[in-house]
Amino acid sequence: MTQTTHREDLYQRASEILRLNDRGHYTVPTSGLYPFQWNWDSCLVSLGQQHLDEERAWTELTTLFEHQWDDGMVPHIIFHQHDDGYFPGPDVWNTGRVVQTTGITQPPVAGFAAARLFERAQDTALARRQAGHLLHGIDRWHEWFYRCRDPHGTGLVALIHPWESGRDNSVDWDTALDAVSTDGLEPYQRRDLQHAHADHRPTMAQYDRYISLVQHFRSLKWDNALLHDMSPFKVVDPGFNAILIRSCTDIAKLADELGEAAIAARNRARADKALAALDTLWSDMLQQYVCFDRVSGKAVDSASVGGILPAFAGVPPARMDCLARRLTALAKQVNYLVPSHDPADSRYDGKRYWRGPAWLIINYLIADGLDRAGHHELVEDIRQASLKLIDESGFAEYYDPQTGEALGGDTFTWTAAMVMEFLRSSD
Ligand code: 9WN
Repeated sequence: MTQTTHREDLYQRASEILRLNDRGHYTVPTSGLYPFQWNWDSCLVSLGQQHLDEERAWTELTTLFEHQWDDGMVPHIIFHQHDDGYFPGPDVWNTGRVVQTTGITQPPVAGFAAARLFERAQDTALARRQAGHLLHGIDRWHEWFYRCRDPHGTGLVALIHPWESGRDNSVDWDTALDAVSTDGLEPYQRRDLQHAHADHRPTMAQYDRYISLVQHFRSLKWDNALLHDMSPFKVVDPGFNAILIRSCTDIAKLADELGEAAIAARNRARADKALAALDTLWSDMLQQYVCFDRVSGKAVDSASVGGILPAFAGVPPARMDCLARRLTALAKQVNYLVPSHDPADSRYDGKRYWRGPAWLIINYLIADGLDRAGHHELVEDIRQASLKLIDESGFAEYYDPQTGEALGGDTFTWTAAMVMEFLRSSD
């Protein structure tokens, strides 16, 4: 097979996965393990869908925002239709919505995705209509973040549940999660282990705390005016904040294009304040950003990929250079970039979910930031590593960064979408 035919074949296989997991107006991450709509999955998947069908790509985002809460939050899962295959389902969350959703959120990539769909749109009339509508929802979500998750005005938002980070069992949360009490935990049965290997998923002790937090928030009736201050888990994640900063910056530009000056100004102000505050998370020792535990008042000693993700936010050039050096050093320790945790740390586990494995969506976000900052060689290294993983192991949820082994779910939608992005961006 020639190089071109091979790439075309990869592209076709990726497109097939998007079609396979398409439920008409939303996409599931993979059938079985994750049978509903997930927030940041959908936003990133829309980028792949745009290569196939622009209208369908906008629909993915629009469906998500149809389930935005009145207070502005956009939930992490929308339970569109009944499915017993996932735990915790709607009864556990009990958020009282007509179409049930969870009561927590996920990384706000929507602003970035909407702006990217807009700038690449062929059908500009459709794009103006759709983006014009979404813009207001995204702005309200950003407003919600700084009001409800930064009630003391620091410029940085906190997560109240590890699931909000999208990096569920990262080493970043270990100490904060250990401090969460499991008193009163109701009996439950995990379903994820029917679909994935227990050694590649979070532990029982972590799940007990995930569910305890859900029970606690449910007892507070999911009132976001209370949740932040009353949560026993409050961690400021540089990666999550970086995504929010980038989305604020991107929708500010989008708002300018659409003649929405007030939205542009608000989001620029949010990004400026947050970018300045982000620097307080810099660790001279680790030469990357680290989390801050708002409950204990301490910085978290953990060299995770969350501290490299600020590359996506457009941090100052000196910081970008350090992050690029970190990535170059990591490349010497693994065969496939980017490990979700530093292999030099004893807590690293190359197969356990977010404690070491490489994820294509993270590769994509980091590569995008590096590209904007001119670190093109590193971008190419990440792109090559990503495509090699697919070639050798298929479209998995995540991969062992040493062996390249496919881990977690298969025929994974956002992995396929990122492959389409990587292939088309080099055309
Ligand atoms: C909980 C769907 C989601 C991703 C997350 C990933 C995983 C869920 C789980 O799957 O989390 O939200 O049950 O493990 O960690 O990033 O959005 O793909």
